[in-house]
Amino acid sequence: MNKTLTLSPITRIEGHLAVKVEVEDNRVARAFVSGEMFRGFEQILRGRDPQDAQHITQRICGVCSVEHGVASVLAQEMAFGAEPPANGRLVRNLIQAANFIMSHIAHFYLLSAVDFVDVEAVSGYQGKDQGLRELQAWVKSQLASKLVSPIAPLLPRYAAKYLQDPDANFTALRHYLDAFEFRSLATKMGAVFAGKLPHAATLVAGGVTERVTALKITQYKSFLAQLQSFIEQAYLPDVVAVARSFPEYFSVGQGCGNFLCYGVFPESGDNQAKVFPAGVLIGEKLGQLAPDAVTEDVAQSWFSSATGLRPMDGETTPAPTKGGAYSWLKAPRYNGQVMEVGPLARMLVSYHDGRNPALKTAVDGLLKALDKPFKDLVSAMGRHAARALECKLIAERCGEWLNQLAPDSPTCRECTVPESARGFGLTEAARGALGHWIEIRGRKIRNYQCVVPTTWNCSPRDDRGIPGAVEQALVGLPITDAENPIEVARIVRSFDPCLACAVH
Ligand code: NFE
Ligand code: MG
Repeated sequence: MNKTLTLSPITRIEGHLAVKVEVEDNRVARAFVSGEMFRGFEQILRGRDPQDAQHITQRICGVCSVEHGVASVLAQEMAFGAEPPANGRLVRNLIQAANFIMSHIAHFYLLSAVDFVDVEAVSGYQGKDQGLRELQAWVKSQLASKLVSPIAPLLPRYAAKYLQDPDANFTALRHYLDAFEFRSLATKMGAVFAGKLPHAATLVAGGVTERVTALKITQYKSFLAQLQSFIEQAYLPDVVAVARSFPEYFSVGQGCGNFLCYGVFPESGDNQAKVFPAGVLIGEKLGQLAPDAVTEDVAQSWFSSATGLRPMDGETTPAPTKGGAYSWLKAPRYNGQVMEVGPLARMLVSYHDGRNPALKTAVDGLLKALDKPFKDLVSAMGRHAARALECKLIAERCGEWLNQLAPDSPTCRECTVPESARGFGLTEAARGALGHWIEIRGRKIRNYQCVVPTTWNCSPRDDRGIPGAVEQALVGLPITDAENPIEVARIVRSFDPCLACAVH
């Protein structure tokens, strides 16, 4: 088969993503990943009060809102010369962790699992579970209807091989229904300290405005216990069941092989020790993160501003009619190299870093359960496994942070906006490395630039014509049926793209 396939929009992701693959001899020869809209947050921020930036940037997304807030207050703190008290740092970790847990559960069950779990098989369900019975009635009505909406949930779907084991399948479908509740529970957990979510009200430069009380600690703990049992008894086992049934997905979708992590969940005031440390992994070689090595190319993006700029001096001038361009994403590069970011990048960087022995033990244990060698983690299925394991490890860490909180002690230090200053905030969102850069003049924002996880992963070709991480992950992928290119969707969704973020 030689054919060009266009999947647009790719469903069950966040935002508007188009993927074009050129198939030659039944394999993807070239891939083009495009962000199809422009949003303009970097323009909106100019001239505003720097202390509003965390509220404005959280509106970039309804999923990783909190992380944009955290990146923004970190950038402000660098510019203001401020630092939160221990309580403030811990509360931020707890809000951000709740958001990671929410996002990972939603990604696996609501966005990705349907690529593997057989929804139609619920037609043959004989058991008494009320939720599955209702799902069965819905699926049967969809299958019987001649007027199936192309945008209805679950069906229609690509014809493909789905999970064969009926018990594992019904269990995963039951957990799919439960995931709605648990996702919501994780949001409630974060809101204990965020005031409200998805857009946290309490994040400020200098700490958080929420007080720490014994009652809030107890509330968070009770949500956490429920989430931990779902992660350990449903999420991780379901990922293992899917992984064991689709071993071929451990040998596709490898991507660029370079991994970047900015580090997240500080364990000390100096922002150095982090649960997931910062690092750059190129091949087997782990290097220290050098923030100055980040640049953004725009040769093939719809921007007329200069290319190859560091974000601190970044420019964003939209040019919708620019020739030769095919995406609203810039092309971020690290020392000119393409980088993958996300849970797999965090896991690999942490594993090679070696300072977290519990993580190493957990990764080795998971690989044993999957009966896979370490190198197979770099794959489409490895990304799902890394995400699920990370979810468990983060939830465990939350228990420690709750114990470290000091009720009724300060959560925030006052800070003042300087006349002029620069700063940047590097953190991790569920989908990977997230950075905000701020320049202040006359106490107002002069320039504000965001370089976002999905901008890294779904980047278009750069100035040298080198494809982005997802584009590279698609090359070589076998396509069985041009009418049902589920392989493409499975690879793309393993990255958990958020185009709303990516084009900000
Ligand atoms: Ni809109 Fe976001 C991305 C994440 S950036 S979901 O990409 O995770 O904070
Ligand atoms: Mg940007």
